Amino acid sequence: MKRIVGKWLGVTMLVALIGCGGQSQKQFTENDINIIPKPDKVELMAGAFVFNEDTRFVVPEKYAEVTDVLLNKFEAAAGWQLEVVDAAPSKNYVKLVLDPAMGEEAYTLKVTEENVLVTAKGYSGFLYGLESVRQLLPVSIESDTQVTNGDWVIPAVEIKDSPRFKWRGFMMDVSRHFFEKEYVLATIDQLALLKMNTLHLHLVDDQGWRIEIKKYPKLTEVGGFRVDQEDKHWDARRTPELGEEATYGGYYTQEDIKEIVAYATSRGINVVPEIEMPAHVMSAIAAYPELSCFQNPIMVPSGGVWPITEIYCAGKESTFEFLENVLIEVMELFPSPYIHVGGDEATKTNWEICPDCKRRVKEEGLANVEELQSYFIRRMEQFISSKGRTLIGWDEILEGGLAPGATVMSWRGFEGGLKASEEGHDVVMSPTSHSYFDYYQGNQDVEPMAWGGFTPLSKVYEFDPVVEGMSPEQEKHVLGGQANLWSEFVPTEAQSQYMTYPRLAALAESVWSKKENKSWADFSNRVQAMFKRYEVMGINYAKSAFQVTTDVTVDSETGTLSIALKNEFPNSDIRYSLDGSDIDGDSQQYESPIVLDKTTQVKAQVFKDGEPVGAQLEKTINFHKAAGKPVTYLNKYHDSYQGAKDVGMVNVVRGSKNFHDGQWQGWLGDDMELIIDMEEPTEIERVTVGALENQGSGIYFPVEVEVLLSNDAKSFDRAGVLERDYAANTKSELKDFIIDLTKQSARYIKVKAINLGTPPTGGGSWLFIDEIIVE
Ligand code: TNX
Repeated sequence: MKRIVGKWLGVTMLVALIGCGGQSQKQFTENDINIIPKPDKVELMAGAFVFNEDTRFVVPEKYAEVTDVLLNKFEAAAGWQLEVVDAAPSKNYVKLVLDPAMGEEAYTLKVTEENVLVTAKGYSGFLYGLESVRQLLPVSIESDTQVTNGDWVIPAVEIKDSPRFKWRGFMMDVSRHFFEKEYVLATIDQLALLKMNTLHLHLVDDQGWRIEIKKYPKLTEVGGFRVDQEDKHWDARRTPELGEEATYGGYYTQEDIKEIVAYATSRGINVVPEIEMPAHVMSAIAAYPELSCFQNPIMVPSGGVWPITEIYCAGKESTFEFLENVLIEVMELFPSPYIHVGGDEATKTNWEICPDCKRRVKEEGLANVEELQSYFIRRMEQFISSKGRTLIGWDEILEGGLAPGATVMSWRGFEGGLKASEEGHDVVMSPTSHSYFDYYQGNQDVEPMAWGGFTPLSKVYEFDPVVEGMSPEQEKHVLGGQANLWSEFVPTEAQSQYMTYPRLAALAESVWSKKENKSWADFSNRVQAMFKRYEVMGINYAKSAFQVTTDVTVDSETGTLSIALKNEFPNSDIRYSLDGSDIDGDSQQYESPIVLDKTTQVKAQVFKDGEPVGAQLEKTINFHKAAGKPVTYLNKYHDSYQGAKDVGMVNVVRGSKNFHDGQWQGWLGDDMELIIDMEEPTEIERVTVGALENQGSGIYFPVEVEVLLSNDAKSFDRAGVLERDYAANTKSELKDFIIDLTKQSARYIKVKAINLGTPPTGGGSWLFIDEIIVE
């Protein structure tokens, strides 16, 4: 029973509730509606619906399973076993109403004090309507133990909702690290909560084959295990000796797979299996060396392999027989309309020299080995489509010509998707720039080890699978978007959760909600409500979005710096100190940019409900003689890495290990050469040049740094030089190149840093420099 006692500003509804078990008062406002992803339309009405032990679920028989999630929640958190019935009582019920005219996954939800009506065309719509009910309930509904005095009330609302895209995906790499079946099932629950509908399982890679194939038992017996070198950095693991004991690994039996697929289906999720080919398959070759060109025995690698040259032989017929047999078993297990065949990152040096591959190239009239890859994928496409399924692969399958019926998953940016959609193919966008969950989401100095990229929460939120410049025709080919969690640096479930949440919530909104309904400020509030839900569920979500970062501007007139403190969420309560003292709730509250004119230690921290959240910022802003002085570039930095632009090199803020932190200036294959104008003759005795190395990302320390001085900006004299030889380095590292000079006076300082040029491991060579410090 409820009684309206007031209306405030037309938004706040004051609702006095006299619940069954006593008196409870609940005041709902729009701030209480925190559903993620944001529904199309939400209208808050007067009143509320109170769940109690007598609440009934009225469900068409065929859809009985769809209520499982919510009924289980009530059983655990409220201790009630709510009944499912055929016919509605007079009031106090949740009813699922069929409406065949509605869109495939759409639903409407109407909550009054009498009942809750979910209307949909079928299973998925009902499921999503009920997931919205779940998100309207207090977060304690997620508790797996009984909550005393639970207040199981939801606001009266009318919701109309439907997805923007039909492919709303998440990829788990279970090869690089293996995850138990139970964790996969738990992830499926999280996907369903966010109305995601596709789980892509990356079941095969060099470092482990994870699905039982009855016809080829060695795939899992041998290919499922590797020599345990988990104590070493992924890229520092040695090649195992033949015959060494392989103890790290695991795989899913066919029974496991059936269970995963059935569970996913009950949560509205299609499981797309990925069986990689022709590369990323050393695990298969370790089991069956005859699948490779030269049939050399190999072990399953324990860590990173680059480039990947041990790949399937494209010349021998037996390779295709093997793959077809594998896919037959896979297709029996997975009802998915899409079968993923990988196709990425094949280095085809063996194909160039293998007699079988050479013969194939000749016989098929192919121009090169790229076309041989295309031939490979085309054959698989024919096979897969002959079974009524659609082949999907990474965007490399475009190279050498795309197979006719193939769908492309665009990962190297949006380009592959643009090109494929232009050619009339369907595409799923999963660009590294927005949807790689193995990349850092916060300050690299305080985050757990990850790949060098940077996809913070707000960047994921910006993700739009439809890119500017697409024609309406191309847009129709965009099935949707997907996040990928590669697991080289994700060894545990806790770490997997950390990388996945809350970024998955941001991604879900990007692929479900209409563009015009998205707002970062609004999402910021709702996702913080989701954090509380995650806490009750025991999920190790990342709090990186709370980390304080600095934006620095230099005033060259006054020689002062202005430091703005912010974190990803707007309007946070940021506290700071400038004297090295520790931060607590009584520390100075940040309001507007802070002006500094001397070396200062800045500490800052976000507070939420009076408690510190996220990592604390600790940064020393070292003033030096060149701070804010004009810089002329004789060789301009690269467009992709402009740092803080022309003044950035002397803005006093140092680049961190995160090379996307907006401080680093980069030169690709090129040297840095610039002149700092001190504006008047200045005593100089030391010049320090900060550099970053991250060889995995192609960034190398300079091999030489040189300082030259002048008073007329024309003739420069060499004042000091430092040389450094290349050395292999698996870590991300910062280094100061310090050049001590004989103290002298000069107005102009020319600084050169020489790029390594050609790294021994191949690829391009980036030079990353930030801050030139003059003392
Ligand atoms: C590239 S994305 C890969 C994966 C790695 C990932 C790391 C793709 C199709 N291939 O094999 O795990 O980068 O971010």
